Amino acid sequence: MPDPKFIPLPPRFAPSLPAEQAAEQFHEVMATRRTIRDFSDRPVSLRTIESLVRTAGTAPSGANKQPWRFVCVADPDLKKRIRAAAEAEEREFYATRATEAWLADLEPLGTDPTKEFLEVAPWLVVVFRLAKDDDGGQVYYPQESVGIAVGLFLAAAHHAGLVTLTHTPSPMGFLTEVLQRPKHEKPFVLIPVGYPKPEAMVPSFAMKKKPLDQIMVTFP
Ligand code: IYR
Repeated sequence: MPDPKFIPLPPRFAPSLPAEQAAEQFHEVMATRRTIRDFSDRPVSLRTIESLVRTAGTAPSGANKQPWRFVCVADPDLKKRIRAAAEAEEREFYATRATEAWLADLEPLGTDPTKEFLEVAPWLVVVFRLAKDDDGGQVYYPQESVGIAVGLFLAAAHHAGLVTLTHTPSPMGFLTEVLQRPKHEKPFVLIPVGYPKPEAMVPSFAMKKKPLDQIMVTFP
């Protein structure tokens, strides 16, 4: 018999609470997520990182092509090389590439070209977008698909009690070289993963999220 194209919906996760309460609870969990730059060197197991990547890999994607690769780096030597290359790009960014408006927007974050977290965080998860499938076939909406997968990754890390930073040194071409990735893989974002230093600080302005009436329009 040929494989059926459709199967009945398999059993899926059902919250023990009604949807309204479950949704509120999850919002409370996610609202405590903070982007962190002060990482501790406390280790995180490979198994943990594998689970986070598995969760990211559950993301929907154009025609289910799953156009992503998660390159997970704990090797100190590689981290050192990534840091050196990223800091070289960031020095250029802050000195010449960034517009005045961009620098003004970054001012309350207090960022600068020094990226110590690239060596301190136990894992650097470098996400690549596949411009073609590994077999050379087409992929669809790769940008959107990888964005969704990264969102799930960040939520999974937070759920595991870990912290993350979505770091986008620009341009990111050096990651292709340092990590020896093939040409059809395009660097998308670099995510240090770990625990915060006990004395970690976060910028106060980033705590402020837009209220619902600024991000939502309803036609009830
Ligand atoms: N990539 C630089 C600059 C930077 C840009 C944005 I947009 C940020 O939200 C934060 C930083 C850096 O990492 O310093």
